Amino acid sequence: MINGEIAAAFNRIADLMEISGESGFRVNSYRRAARTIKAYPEDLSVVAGEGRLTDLDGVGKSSAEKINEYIQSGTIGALADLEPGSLPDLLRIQGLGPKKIAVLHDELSVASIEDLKSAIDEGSVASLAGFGAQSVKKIAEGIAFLEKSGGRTAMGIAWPVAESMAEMLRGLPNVTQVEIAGSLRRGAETIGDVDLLCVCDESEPVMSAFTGQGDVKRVLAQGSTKSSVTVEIDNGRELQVDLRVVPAESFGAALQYFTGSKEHNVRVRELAVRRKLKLNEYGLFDGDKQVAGETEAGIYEALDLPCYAPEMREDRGELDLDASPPLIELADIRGDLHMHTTASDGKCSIEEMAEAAKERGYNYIVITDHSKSSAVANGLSIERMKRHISDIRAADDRTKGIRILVGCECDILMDGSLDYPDDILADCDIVVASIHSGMTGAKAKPTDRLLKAIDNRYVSIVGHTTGRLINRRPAMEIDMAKVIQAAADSHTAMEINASWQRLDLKDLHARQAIDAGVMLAIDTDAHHTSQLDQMMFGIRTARRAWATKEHVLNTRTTASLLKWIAKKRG
Ligand code: DGT
Ligand code: CA
Ligand code: CA
Ligand code: ZN
Repeated sequence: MINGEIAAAFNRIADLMEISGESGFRVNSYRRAARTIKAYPEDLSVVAGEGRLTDLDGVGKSSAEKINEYIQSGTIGALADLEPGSLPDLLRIQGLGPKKIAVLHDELSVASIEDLKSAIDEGSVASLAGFGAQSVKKIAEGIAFLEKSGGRTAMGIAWPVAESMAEMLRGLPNVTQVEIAGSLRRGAETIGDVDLLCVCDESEPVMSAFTGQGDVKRVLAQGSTKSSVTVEIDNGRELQVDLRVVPAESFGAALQYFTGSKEHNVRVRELAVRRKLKLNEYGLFDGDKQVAGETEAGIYEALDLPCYAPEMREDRGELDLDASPPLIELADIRGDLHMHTTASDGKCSIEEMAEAAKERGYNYIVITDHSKSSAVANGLSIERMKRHISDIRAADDRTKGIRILVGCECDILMDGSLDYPDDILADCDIVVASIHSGMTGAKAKPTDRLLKAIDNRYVSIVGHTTGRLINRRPAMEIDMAKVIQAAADSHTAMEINASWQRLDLKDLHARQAIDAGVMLAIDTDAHHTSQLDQMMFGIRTARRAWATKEHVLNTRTTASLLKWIAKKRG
């Protein structure tokens, strides 16, 4: 239902009016309308279509106009007119409402979070009427949280938090279903908050177990249908986790709704409306009769849509497909083509990596330690690399049940040449070429360097093409279309580096690569056996790019992989 969004917009208008000192009467009329809209059982886009908006309590002609405006354009012009500078930022601070913000602005000329911090430090807030020491402390805590958790959390950090919460809930006696929803279920690279859904006989003990869990830092809200907590992650930052309890007959509808994305849901809801059906988080309804909602598949089926994989639900053209493609799965992966050992900067030996890969059911791995110019990563001189090649071959001879192939991660130098001469590269079964230094500045020229490296017949895979580190380092400025075309033309694969800090190529670039006919390789770049498990993050990114197993090199058998490599070598 669009009602929630419209109610939120009306409340926002009321907040902003209140901040700018508007009279109580007008503010209250917006709040009253917001309450009516939120509680209204029918979708307002239907009500509006039939010209019945003013039938709603507290909705007059001008409110009806604003509702129509929102339905048509997704926004309300009056809202934009009301945003007075950086004052609304203060609303993001927990424990600080519009009335107090207005007072802070009028009495202390506070116009931003920075202003408020100084005012608190000077002690002037505590002396204001209505702001005791207790409330100042709460506001200061709210600011600290906002600063620590304002950014989004990498999928690799959010995933284990969500999994352990979900596991705990699944273990409770009266809980029958638990699912992770939201952006995490869609495999997004970063997560705003974690969304959990559950079905249970009695919500009170479930909510208490959730908010009382050992990892919980703070309880933001505890109710019978929804609770929110935060969990501490890296460097004292906090991640919010929401838990919603839903009825069994609505579980599929809730899962569909809260998986999102919002953009995908808007399109699905439109398709429902076109069939004179109503879709919301409680089910798919024909009038008052629920026609689907117990399962997610049931909802899509009732709308004659394929049950899209969550990773595809981004409104990137999936709704135009007749069928959902058979996306790649972790089980399709037969090997990992990029990993390090103690020979360079890895933590485990060749054989330890091989054993760990064997446990994961792989047929092969490629050992790709760093080349000589990667000094900080203990890159191998030519002499050491020659010995390393014999060591890998010897380890392969000793090891049963998995093939250990020889590779290297060869640096692409400033002029685009490779860090090893061709005869060393030729001794490797597979070469990954990557940029590790000189990523920024006028001399960086990453596109030219990548094109030149791709031109080398021994380069089978381009490693982490853009060099980005999620939340830490931006991608290099690259003409991606050009690099992708060159890879396609030269029979060179491009990596989806599966490390959750990288995910490079990212989903959109991987999709672009697939569309151009480029082969992908999903590799972990593991520096420890445990990191081989990061393959799952690369798989999810590939699924967001609509990759099937045919698009991915390391789903092939060993023989087929080596044949593919041989083609470019000629
Ligand atoms: P995030 O948390 O920023 O990484 O992204 P999401 O997608 O997890 O978003 P979130 O947590 O705000 O909401 C979870 C899902 O609930 C979202 O993907 C779609 C659905 N949803 C939330 N609010 C709305 C809304 O106002 N309208 C619609 N149509 N769907 C919504
Ligand atoms: Ca979320
Ligand atoms: Ca949420
Ligand atoms: Zn590497």
